[in-house]
Amino acid sequence: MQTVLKGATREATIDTEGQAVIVGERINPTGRKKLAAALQAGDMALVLESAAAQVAAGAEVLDINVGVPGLDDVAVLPRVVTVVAEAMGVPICIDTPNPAALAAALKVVPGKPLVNSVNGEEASLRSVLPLVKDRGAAVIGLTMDDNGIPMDAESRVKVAGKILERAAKLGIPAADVIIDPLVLTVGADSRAGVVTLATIERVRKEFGVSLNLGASNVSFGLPDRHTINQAFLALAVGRGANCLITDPGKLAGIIRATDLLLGRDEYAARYIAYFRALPKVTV
Ligand code: THG
Repeated sequence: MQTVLKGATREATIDTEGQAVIVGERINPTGRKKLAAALQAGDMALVLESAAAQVAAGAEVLDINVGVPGLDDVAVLPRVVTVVAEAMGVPICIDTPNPAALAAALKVVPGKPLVNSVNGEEASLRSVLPLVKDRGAAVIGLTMDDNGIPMDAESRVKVAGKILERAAKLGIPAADVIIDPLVLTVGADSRAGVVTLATIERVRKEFGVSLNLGASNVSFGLPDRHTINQAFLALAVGRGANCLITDPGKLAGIIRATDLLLGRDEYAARYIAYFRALPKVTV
């Protein structure tokens, strides 16, 4: 099953049988004070530097999140989306919990974007899915609902099924719905990783759809987060995660290595090309 995201000049194919697609996570002010200040001031230089560095490091899609408290996201999100989409040409992943900001961004984004995200809550399904349908976008479906993130795989699979059903009712094909099983930190609950891995396996088996993961939560609060993130990404891609919201400057290597080990990289061409093109710095 596959969906082809489109940017101003480039495309990205998210394919359950293909190589994992990296969605660059760094245009996000969480933990980045300078970026938060730049977004507040309307200064796009740092955003554009981050965008270029991530694409150079292997991002095929760029996630854009402008979640700064007090910031007018209905005005700022479409502006950042426009600037990044035009400068980089890659498809955009619009990351916002605010349906008004999402609607504004969908009006200006070129091509076929990825909407991040809908979840199993009634209010989310009702506000987000019609926007996705009208724009012909693809959407990430988070396996959480009005009761929060379920602690077991079976309940998360149920939420995934509900999202897929509601999308289908509106005429959004399953190929355009990418399920995100979510991961909590293994620092608080050592079973958090296996619940997510089991959800990936079961969602893929039951529904055959693509799976997204933002892996860095898994290591929160623990030392040497990078090692845990790398191990988790390899396991998750091995189970069927094929769309990864992550920092390609740090994690593209493990993702390309995993694709190679899974027999999806003939002559190791992509793995080798990744190292040849490696940028020296990450912004
Ligand atoms: N699923 C979906 N969308 C998501 C997530 C997910 N969007 C947001 C998040 N999770 C993924 N994006 C980020 C962005 C930044 C960081 C983690 C996940 C991060 N930032 C560093 C910090 O906070 O310490 C700071 C950045 C730096 O300077 O290095 O970790 O799960 N669908």
